[in-house]
Order: sequence, then C-alpha cells, then structure tokens
Amino acid sequence: MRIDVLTIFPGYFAGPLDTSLVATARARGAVDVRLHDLRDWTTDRHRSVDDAPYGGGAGMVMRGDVLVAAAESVWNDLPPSATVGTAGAPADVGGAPPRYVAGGARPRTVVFTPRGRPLTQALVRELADEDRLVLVCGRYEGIDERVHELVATDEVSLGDYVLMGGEVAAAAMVEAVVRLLPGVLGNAASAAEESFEGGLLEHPLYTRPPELRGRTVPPVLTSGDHAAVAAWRRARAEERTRAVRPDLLDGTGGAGPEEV
Ligand code: JEE
Repeated sequence: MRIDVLTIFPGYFAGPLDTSLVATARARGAVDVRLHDLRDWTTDRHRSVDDAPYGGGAGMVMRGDVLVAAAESVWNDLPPSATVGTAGAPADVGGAPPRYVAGGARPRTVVFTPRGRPLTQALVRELADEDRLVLVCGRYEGIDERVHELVATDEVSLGDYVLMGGEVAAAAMVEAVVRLLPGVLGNAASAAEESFEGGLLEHPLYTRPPELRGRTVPPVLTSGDHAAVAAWRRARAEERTRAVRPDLLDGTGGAGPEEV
C-alpha cells in the first residue's frame, strides 16, 4: 500500500514513521509512506497556506487553491510545478490529461476534521484494503469548504475532542492501517482480529516477575490449563467491557461488538 500525507508539518511524522512496526513495515516494503509539504504548492513570496475567513471571524482558514493543487499533484504523481496556480481549472501539463481530478475520480482521500465521522476499526479495515490512501492534514481553524467537496472522499475525526490540526489523527490512522497489512503482524494477532475476542475490551495481561510490589499473578495463568485460561480471560474481558464500555455490549449507539 502507498500512503501520501499532505501537511505543513512533515517533520511531525518523523518519530511515528521511523519507529517500531511502522518503520519495519516500510523497510520490508509492505507500505510506502510519502510525506508532502503543502508549502511546496504555494505561489506567493511568503509561501502562505492560510488566509482570513470570508464573512469575518477569528482565526485563519487553510487555502483551497493550495490544497487542491497539492492533492492533484500527489494523486497523479506530478511535481508541484505541474499544478501550482491551477485554482480555476484542472492541471494541464501539455501531455495526457491527468487521470485524477478534484471533484472527479480520485484515490481514497481522507480529510481530517473535528466534524468528520469518528475513526473506527471498521473504517480502518476498509482503508487497509485500498491500494492507495491520501491523508490531508489541516491546521488553523480548518480548511476551505471546497476542499471538503472536491478533494475528500472521506471526512474523518479521531474522536470527540479538539486538536490543533489533523497530524495526530493521520499518524493514528497510519498505525491502525499498517498493522492490518499482510505480513506486518504475526498470524496470532491477525487471527485475534477476526475472533470473538475482538468484540470485547482486552483482558488483563501479565508477564514476569511473578510478584510485583506484593501483587501476584492470577494462579490460573500458570496452571497450564488452557481451557481454564481462556474462560478466565473471557470473564475478565466481559467484566471490563461492562464496566467501561457497556455500549460495546448493548448495541445502543456504540461502536458495536465487531468494531473494537
Ligand atoms: C483537523 C484544524 C484545528 C481547532 C473550531 C472546533 C469549533 C479546527 N478529533 C479531532 N479533533 N480535532 C481534529 C482536527 C482539528 C483541526 C484540523 C482535525 C484542522 N484543526 C481546529 C478548532 C476548530 N471548532 C469544534 O467545535 C467547533 C476547528 C480532529 C481530527 N481528526
């Protein structure tokens, strides 16, 4: 899978992409993550990506011309020079017309926004099946509405709290999607993803030492009785789910048993 990330802070992703499983997946070629600096599509001396809102009000808005140009470049694998200054029309670089255009056919393109639909494991699974993803990170008070209309195929929120931009949500999505790509996790984890265990919160986990600050490990876990271990884990998972996330059990507006 290829994932393109559009952001004014490409450096923000250095840690998440170069650490742990995501770094391993990239090194193995399971995922190709490409970062793009939105300022590469600006036209003015100050490389402005924001402007004052029409109608007035506090704060600034991400410019639609910059974002549309950036999206069309990345969708079509064209350099910024091919799409800058194309606010009024699709890019025309003199050769074949671009395969993907704003408002037309385009790869799955996620625009992060507090008003989007919440990121769930169901959406993560759906996105993990795509060949390409384009993730658009805004900042300031949000993005020109025409980008939502012309560029986004999906408007997604990380959750019901306000961040300062889309970068944290994009990093979360990359982690969640990459761990589902073939060969990134072992078979045990993939199997667990499909199983009944997936409908509940995680049961407690223990490792050495056997005693920590006076607290011991539940004896069933060292009994060697696999059926008893499985029953104990199921009971603890149900208990925890009922206490913390009853919405996962009762089907009244929560993520639903198959989501987590
Ligand atoms: C993208 C800019 C900042 C701050 C105003 C806030 C008024 C946008 N789960 C998530 N929370 N926040 C984001 C997110 C935040 C973003 C951008 C994603 C681009 N910002 C920003 C304030 C406001 N509104 C809500 O109440 C009404 C808007 C996010 C995700 N994904």
